[in-house]
Amino acid sequence: MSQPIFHYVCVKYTEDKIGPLTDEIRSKLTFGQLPWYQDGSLSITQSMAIESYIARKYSLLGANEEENAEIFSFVLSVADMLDSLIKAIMGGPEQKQNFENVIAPRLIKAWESKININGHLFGNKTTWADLAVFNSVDYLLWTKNDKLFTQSPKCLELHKKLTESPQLKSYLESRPKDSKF
Ligand SMILES: N[C@@H](CCC(=O)N[C@@H](CS)C(=O)NCC(=O)O)C(=O)O
Repeated sequence: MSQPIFHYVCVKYTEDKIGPLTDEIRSKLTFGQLPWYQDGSLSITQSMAIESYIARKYSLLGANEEENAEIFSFVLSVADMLDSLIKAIMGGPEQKQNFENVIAPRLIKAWESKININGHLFGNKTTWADLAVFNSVDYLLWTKNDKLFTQSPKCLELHKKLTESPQLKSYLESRPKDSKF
């Protein structure tokens, strides 16, 4: 799910798709889980830590530390969305109902009201928050949850603008259609 942030800042990377996690691989991972990112002497896991490293290194943060804290809160709201969506997919009707009627509308409403006149969540530049929300909208559309956005034109516009951006366009067009991971 973190791939768009790498493409947006034009980081060249190679992606190894690892099959079932063997004990040997697991023992090399700090918390026994993927994704695992290496850049020079850096070797880390945890997707949010990886994205945070890229966001800092490639200036995807805000104008000051207060804004950075707020950007992080929006990034974490995207993690909450994914968590709720996975529970909806894997769980029973109660979790699906909670996702569709409570969690997703609440988070999308917060994103929609934060998107400003420039089409960004913060200021007049693309930040980590924009890319995180983009990712989530993209995944929700791919999982056929379009109806969640009937009253959120700004979220859809942000998604469209980034989809068509020179940084993401060719990557998005060429990625596998059957899986976003
Ligand atoms: N909080 C972690 C969660 C990582 C996670 O759930 N990784 C999955 C793959 S996407 C995994 O390694 N699952 C195998 C396992 O937990 O044994 C992150 O965001 O990186």
